[in-house]
Amino acid sequence: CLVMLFVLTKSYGQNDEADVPPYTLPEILKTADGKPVKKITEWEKKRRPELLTLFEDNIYGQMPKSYDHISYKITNEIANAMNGKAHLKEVLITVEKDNKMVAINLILFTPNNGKKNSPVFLLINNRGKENTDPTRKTISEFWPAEMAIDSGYAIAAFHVSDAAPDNKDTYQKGVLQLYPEQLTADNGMKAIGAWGWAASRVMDYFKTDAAIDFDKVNLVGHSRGGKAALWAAAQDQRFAMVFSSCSGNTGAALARRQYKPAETIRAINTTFPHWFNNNYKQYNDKANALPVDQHMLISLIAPRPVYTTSATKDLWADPVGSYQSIIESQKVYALYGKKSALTPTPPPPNTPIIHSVLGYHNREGIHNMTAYDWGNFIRFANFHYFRR
Ligand code: GTR
Repeated sequence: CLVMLFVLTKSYGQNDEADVPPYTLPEILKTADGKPVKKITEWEKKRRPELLTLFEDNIYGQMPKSYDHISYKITNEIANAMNGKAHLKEVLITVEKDNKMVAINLILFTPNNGKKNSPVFLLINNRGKENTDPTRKTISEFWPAEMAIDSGYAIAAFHVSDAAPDNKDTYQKGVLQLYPEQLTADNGMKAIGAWGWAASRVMDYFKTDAAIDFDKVNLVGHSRGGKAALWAAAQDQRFAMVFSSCSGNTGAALARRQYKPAETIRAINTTFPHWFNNNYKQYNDKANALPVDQHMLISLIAPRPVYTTSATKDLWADPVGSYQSIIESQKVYALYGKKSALTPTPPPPNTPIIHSVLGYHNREGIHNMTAYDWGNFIRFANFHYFRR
């Protein structure tokens, strides 16, 4: 009977929390040479660039910014899509450098609601292309375009495979063709960096589209896409807001928290050697040696609003460790005078924290991004943009 009880609690993970060894996070508000960071200028001029470089060198790789030429070609346009509610544009974004090129296909619906321009949700799509079907024959909760349009938002998506195929043997066949030097550098860009880079090229396009309210671009990603979304927004401050769903290890979850059921740095580097730079492999089983932890990645997005999610059955992505990380990042938001409404301990399942610069919910269910999640993303954006 006792054995039974043990097996039961083990399988439900109830003892796993008690098993987490104590850990100490690196300090956000202290420079590498030990000086306290007390003012926004000290953060922006010294500590923030320092952290960005540490993330580039040790985890995500460089983010090359230069290219020779970018062009946009509308490949399909339907002014009265979704029974007239929306305007569809498919845009081929072509970027050239040193006679090499990469092409990103963007799918964009803007609302036909008489407004001059609209805020937009941009999804980094890491799942099947059918999730973002421009014909709307397939309608998926992963990218609920009708819901966004009905709420007055434009909605867009590109697929990760255009930027870097999600495969250890072929990830080079995309953005990295423009930057071959990255392939041999230990701190070189890999797939997650390339997906983030592509999101920034979509930003370049949005700047030219009068139907988009350029100051209100929300970047959305789920899981591996959620890792890329955080990294892209840390790098590119033109993104106004970020939604990172179940991003877990090397996303929102703290690396130092050794929560048994969750993914580790070794596991992620072994299964997905093409996601992060070569240097990151040195931290397999050595999270404590990292000069950063993931709360610092969220902090790099401050003072812009960030919303993260977990799912109750998604222990692989460590819901508690993901919450801890936004709690820790509050220090940097506080520098900007922004106080969040986060509660000290994680809220109960299905209890979203919306009216706050840092938002969060733990959805009941499995690793996924659903209409429930998007409903809260829209509420969070409504609060920040329109105070409604
Ligand atoms: C898992 C991986 C996670 C997460 C997830 C996903 O296999 O271990 O880090 O990225 O895939 O993208 O759904």
